[in-house]
Amino acid sequence: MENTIEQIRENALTEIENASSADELKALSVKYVGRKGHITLFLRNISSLPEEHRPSAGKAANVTRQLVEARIKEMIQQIEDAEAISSGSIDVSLPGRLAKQGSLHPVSRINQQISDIFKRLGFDIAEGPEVETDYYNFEALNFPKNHPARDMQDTFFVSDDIVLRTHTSPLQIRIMEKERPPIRVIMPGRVYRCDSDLTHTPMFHQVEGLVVDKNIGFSDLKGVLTTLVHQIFDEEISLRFRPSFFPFTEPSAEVDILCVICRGKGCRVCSQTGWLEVLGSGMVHPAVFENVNYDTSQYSGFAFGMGVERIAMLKYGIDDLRKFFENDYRFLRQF
Ligand code: 2NL
Repeated sequence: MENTIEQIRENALTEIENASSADELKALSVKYVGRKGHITLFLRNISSLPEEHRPSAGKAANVTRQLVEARIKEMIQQIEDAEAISSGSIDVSLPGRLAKQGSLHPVSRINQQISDIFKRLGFDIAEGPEVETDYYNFEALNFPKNHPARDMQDTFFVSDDIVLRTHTSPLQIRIMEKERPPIRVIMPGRVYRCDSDLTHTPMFHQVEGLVVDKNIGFSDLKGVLTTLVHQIFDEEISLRFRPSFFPFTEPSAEVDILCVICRGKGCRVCSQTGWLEVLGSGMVHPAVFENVNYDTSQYSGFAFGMGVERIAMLKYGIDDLRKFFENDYRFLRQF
């Protein structure tokens, strides 16, 4: 072999440093690392070296090839950049691109807002498991064995006895099992229902709340929920309590606000009723208290629940539930 790899490297690097155009550098690339280039030929001839020298020579040649290739690439880039700047096709005086600032998802915003409102009212905030037993999700909440919500069509079953929670109420049972009144707590979290169409997604967010103490009455429920609705929407908004039914509350009431679109005249959004449902609520059913060994002659309480996506749609005028799950930056940046 005529040249050692060290000599080849020295020559290559010197020639590269002295090159003054991209074309010259491309020619050097052919000369050294091309198919018949010096380094390539050196590598091909390694088999003619004494056996004990082959590994170290191969290694040195590979390192040299990488070094020469990288240096040529770097120099070509430098020359092209300099040409672009002097020809004016790169304007180095332009301001840099700003990094895009993130923003909170509307569901997170509403969740935070609701949490802030309840913190000011003296509530705790609790989170718990999304995979629950049938007992906590249904049985303890007074759902009869044949209740339609227990059906495969509404509930995701993990096994016969294990479900994805369909509401955050199971956590309220766990809290009542562990703690004695007074209880003031809200539970934000993901819930799951086997339902998927334009207005339902298999996962959505819920906030439920629970108050238990001596002398808690329906007027307390009305006071807390009126404050909540006024703080979320608008201090002036009209609301009404409409009788309803839930297995775990008695009596039960749904809370409606005057339609934010038509102001009560009747439109497509409120199905011509003039009202929009925003909350479900009621006085905790005695059967639920019995399941957690609370003395119903001493204690009473109220509970409520709301869908966070639904609140966000009404508050921000979002007309399509799917927007919450697409994560399109143009939608999200508005919040
Ligand atoms: C709705 C209605 C509601 C509750 C949730 C509850 C929990 C316990 C006891 C009694 Cl442990 N009640 N939660 C009560 C009434 C309504 O949610 O429309 N949610 C989206």
